[in-house]
Amino acid sequence: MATLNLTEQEYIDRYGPNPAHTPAGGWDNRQPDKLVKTHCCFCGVQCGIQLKVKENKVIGFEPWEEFPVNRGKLCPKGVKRYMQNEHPDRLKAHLIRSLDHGFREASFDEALDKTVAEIQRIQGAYGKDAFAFLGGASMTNEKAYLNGKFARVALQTANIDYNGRLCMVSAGAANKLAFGVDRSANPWSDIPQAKVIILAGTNLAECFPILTDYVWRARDNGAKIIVIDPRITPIARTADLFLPVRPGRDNALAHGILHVLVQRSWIDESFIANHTSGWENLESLVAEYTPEKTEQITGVPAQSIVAAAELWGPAETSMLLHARGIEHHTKGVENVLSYINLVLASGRIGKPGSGYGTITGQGNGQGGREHGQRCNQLPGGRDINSPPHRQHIAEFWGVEETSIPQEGLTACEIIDAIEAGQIKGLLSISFNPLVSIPDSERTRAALEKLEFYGAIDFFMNETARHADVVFAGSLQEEDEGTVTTGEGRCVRLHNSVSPPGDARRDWEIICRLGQKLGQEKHFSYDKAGQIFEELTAASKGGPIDYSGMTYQRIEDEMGIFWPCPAPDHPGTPRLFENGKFHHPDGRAKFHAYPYRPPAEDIDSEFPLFFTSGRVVSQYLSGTQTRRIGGLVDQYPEPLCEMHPLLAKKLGIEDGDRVRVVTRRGDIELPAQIVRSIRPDTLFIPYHWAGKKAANRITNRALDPISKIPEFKVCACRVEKIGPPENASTSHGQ
Ligand SMILES: Nc1nc2c(c(=O)[nH]1)N[C@H]1C(S)=C(S)[C@@H](COP(=O)(O)OP(=O)(O)OC[C@H]3O[C@@H](n4cnc5c(=O)[nH]c(N)nc54)[C@H](O)[C@@H]3O)O[C@H]1N2
Ligand SMILES: Nc1nc2c(c(=O)[nH]1)N[C@H]1C(S)=C(S)[C@@H](COP(=O)(O)OP(=O)(O)OC[C@H]3O[C@@H](n4cnc5c(=O)[nH]c(N)nc54)[C@H](O)[C@@H]3O)O[C@H]1N2
Ligand code: SF4
Ligand SMILES: [Mo]
Repeated sequence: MATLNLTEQEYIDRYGPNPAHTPAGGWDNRQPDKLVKTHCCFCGVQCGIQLKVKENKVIGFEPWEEFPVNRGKLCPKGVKRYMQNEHPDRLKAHLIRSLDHGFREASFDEALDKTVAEIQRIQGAYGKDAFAFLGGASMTNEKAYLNGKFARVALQTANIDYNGRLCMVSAGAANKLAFGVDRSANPWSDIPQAKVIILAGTNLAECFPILTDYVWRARDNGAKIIVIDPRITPIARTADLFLPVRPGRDNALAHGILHVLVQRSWIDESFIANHTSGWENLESLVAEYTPEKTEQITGVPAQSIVAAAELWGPAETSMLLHARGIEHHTKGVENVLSYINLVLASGRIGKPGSGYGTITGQGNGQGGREHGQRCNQLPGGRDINSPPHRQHIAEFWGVEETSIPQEGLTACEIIDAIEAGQIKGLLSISFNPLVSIPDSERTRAALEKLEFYGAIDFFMNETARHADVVFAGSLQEEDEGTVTTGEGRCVRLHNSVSPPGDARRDWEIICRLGQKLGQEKHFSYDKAGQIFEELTAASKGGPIDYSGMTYQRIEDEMGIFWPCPAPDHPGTPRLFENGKFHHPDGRAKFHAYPYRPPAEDIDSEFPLFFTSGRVVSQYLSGTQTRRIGGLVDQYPEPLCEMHPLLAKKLGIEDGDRVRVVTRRGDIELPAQIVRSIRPDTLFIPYHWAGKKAANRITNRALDPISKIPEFKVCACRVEKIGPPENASTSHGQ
């Protein structure tokens, strides 16, 4: 097996001759015209990679060993990413759909004109807010900024939001509530220096394989690793302590651990007195969460709760990291705040090897939530509800403050409002809501009610099939720009190739729409770099300040961490080093939320927990990775993980077809019997569409603060349908 796309000679030079390593498809002996240093298009680690380019095609890659975050290493998705460039499904022309004839190719101008005419018709008939915009966090900072400006200045709709609403918003809201700023507190380089690491609700080894290496380096340095998950994921198998939490119980578990820390005096009283507020309320709340009571709520044995406190309490340095397992809940914000309480109570933050991070999911999950494509946000992380923030951005854009819409609906609420007939038109970019939003049959019904839907993508995703106009947009390697990684480091993407056929760079599509909507002066850019200059200037003085950054600096310094408020400012890898938090009083805030159950808990009719998430070889709604053969081979179709004890009770054997039923619907798929999951819980990865979509059965109940849906827990039952359909294709494992 060869993992790199090297010529045979390059391979031999590097590793020596080895006939066993001849790749199945033969050696790629094409010599590239150039190597382009850029970043992976997938997760928020944003590993450095060099793309091999020949005749305007990406033909392979080389490691980029100098980039400090991954030092040349890549995960299974990173090494295959280049294969989407020449994929036969790549959209090369814009499409218009008619009811009689389906999709036909259209010129760029015709697609633009049709879209603009529909925007004007719908807004004329039903008001500005009847046309909504959905953006995404796989796109660059430049595009995130442009999307926000387009919605506020050209569409003048309140209803713009983005797919990070399904991803990062619980962490973002909690970070702001606790610290006054929405960013992971530490650079990843602090992880190997930590002596204890809590990983809560993250399948780190499958979802952020390159960060796993940081945790292993910590372990090599003597660190103890605690993993909290209903499943013994690959990283949990190597942990020192595993807490098998029942889905939807994390804030109780955090309270239980804090209870023991208080009892054993493992809290930093002077840090609490000098740098925090709200301790008294929390202290009296956690007094109730004895290990025994916490065991009853969470299913985690009392002695494991005590053991977690015994590791965390006296540690010299520590990091707490979490991802969607604790955030995808109707109390996602409360869960995050409750784990942050542990960090603050120990006073271990803002120091080398000590701190906190939420592991950002999408490629630009961090930057995508900073520059104004959220319903409640203006550039620079400003608040659309704050009169001085609105005034500042209105002046910067040269528009009337009153013309900037107020806060609009969030992503799932936009789909609800379409279903309710309040929103009649939609433009989406880099978002596949039919696959990724819970209760997909309702999403499908909503899409059918739209009077106009325009989608911008490089593949025909499942949602775009319902569109009236599909614009052929750009792949990450077909444009330049910046993304901000999960540690807050803004890095530079280089343009490798130009879009094929009539496909256009995403920002050009948005700008042309803006121009045709009569806003030429606001949407006339020649290149992405001009948008970057505007966004950094717009951010100046705001909570998220990029104003000291330039493309050149970012490149020279291998990324810059914000805040970076001046050209001579070095950037800020580690926040809160001076013990000052970003609230007006300079203090971090404890939050005391008692445990409350999930929106839908188990009962006699639906006696099992259902939870969903990811596998290593597939990515998000699968539009990209389901098209890459080598990744599909690794995990070709969704499987339902269940414990052997449960399977035995129900007479289910490995590979049998089962039906999982919830109050929303059902899904039929093969069972995968694994000892690594709680016996009361089922898990299905969500990367497939249609009848294989996990979101057919998930619950669209939202967190009241972050409006994230409860992907990670609802109630279900499972029944056997029959033996494997076809023994040879039953599994693929
Ligand atoms: N291979 C791969 N990597 C990815 C992605 C991908 O699609 N594929 N997507 C990227 C993106 S956008 C994201 S957001 C991240 C997601 O990264 P992660 O959040 O790490 O991944 P998930 O699989 O969504 O969920 C993590 C874990 O939460 C657990 N869990 C479920 N319910 C609970 C609960 O109530 N409490 C706790 N403590 N844990 C629970 C699940 O068992 C699962 O192991 O991954 C990024 N990286
Ligand atoms: N059941 C369940 N559902 C979930 C989750 C879960 O754990 N369980 N996780 C949720 C999470 S964390 C996330 S982040 C969402 C993700 O959900 P989505 O954002 O809907 O998923 P993507 O696959 O990123 O879909 C984005 C589309 O954008 C396109 N795209 C990617 N990059 C670009 C670009 O640069 N330009 C353009 N024009 N298009 C681009 C892709 O081809 C794809 O069609 O799913 C959520 N849904
Ligand atoms: S860890 Fe993330 S950024 Fe790195 S190669 Fe894998 S998917 Fe790409
Ligand atoms: Mo995500």
